[in-house]
Amino acid sequence: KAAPRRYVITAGLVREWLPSRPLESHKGDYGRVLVVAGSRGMTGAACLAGEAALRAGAGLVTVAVPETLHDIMEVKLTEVMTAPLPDTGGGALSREAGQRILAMLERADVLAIGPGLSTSSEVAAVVRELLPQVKVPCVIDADGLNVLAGAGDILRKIQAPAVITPHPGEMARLLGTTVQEVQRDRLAAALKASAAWNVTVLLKGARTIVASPDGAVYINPTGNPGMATGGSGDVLTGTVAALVAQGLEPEKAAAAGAYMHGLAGDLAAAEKGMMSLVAGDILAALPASAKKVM
Ligand code: NPW
Ligand code: AMP
Ligand code: MG
Repeated sequence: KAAPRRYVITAGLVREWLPSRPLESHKGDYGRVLVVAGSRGMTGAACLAGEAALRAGAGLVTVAVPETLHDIMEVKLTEVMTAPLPDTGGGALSREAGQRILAMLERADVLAIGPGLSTSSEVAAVVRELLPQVKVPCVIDADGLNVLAGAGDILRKIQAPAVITPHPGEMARLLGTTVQEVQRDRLAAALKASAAWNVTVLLKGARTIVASPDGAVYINPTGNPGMATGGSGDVLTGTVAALVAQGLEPEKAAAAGAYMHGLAGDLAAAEKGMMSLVAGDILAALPASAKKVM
């Protein structure tokens, strides 16, 4: 029996995995990310994820939000493109959004779904019906996972590789257990979820763990408690999606994304201090983080 593949993520590994930028390349070569995120009161999550995807190197990024929020997103975002999705009228997705998302995915390489989506029954129906039909790799986070609580089996039906990025609370809901149980043996929880649903699992928190369905495990040494602040995880979602869009295998995209996001948090904390760190500071430090590993 082969020894288990266990790695501590290093700058050297990440450098090996990141794509080079050949002289004769264009934005299409770096992938198109569709981010489905946001609801009334949580447009920030959608912006953070979309902007992080561009800072992490994706060629083109579109953030699709419930229609009543769309014009606000146009003002908030510049380099990131935006698109409206069917809306209940209250700033959340309506049932018809799924078909629209599938049509948009014809022109995307990766779907990132979940940050700030909210957890109404209509959002739940959209996510549950959509995922089994998606043919591009997916990064699923936050409310995209919360609406699968007790229905993690839907993840098995995704036709392309997927990465899920739960924090311990989201992981507990997905597995139908408690946060204490997840935290008691984080490695076991990540491996269990990964094997059960055939997805790469990025379990967040101090010492983020990445577990892939083939049993490989990566431990992330970067990051700090200053990152325990609203929106941190939304930045990570965009980062990982961008790396998938640039052709990294899901487990490497997740591991490299966790490392670069944590390093960005460390660089930002060195400047602002852990107490005052906000998620936008992690986003703003992604370029320095990328330069440092390259
Ligand atoms: P407790 O009770 O606090 O100890 P939720 P959320 C637990 C969006 N956002 N270790 C925690 O435990 C997100 O994208 C939008 C242990 C609690 O039970 C989501 O869509 C923002 N426990 C939505 O808000 C900025 C931990 O999990 C539960 C843990 C809700 O996401 C903010 C909390 O999780 C936010 O990103 C840990 N490390 N981490 C915006 N600007 O638009 C969490 N828990 O209920 O899923 O709430 O993570 O805030
Ligand atoms: P979320 O809860 O979705 O906003 O994600 C929080 C992000 O901040 C994840 O990437 C966590 O790994 C990171 N984070 C939160 N608390 C810590 C901590 N104490 N040490 C290191 N990273 C943390
Ligand atoms: Mg989150």
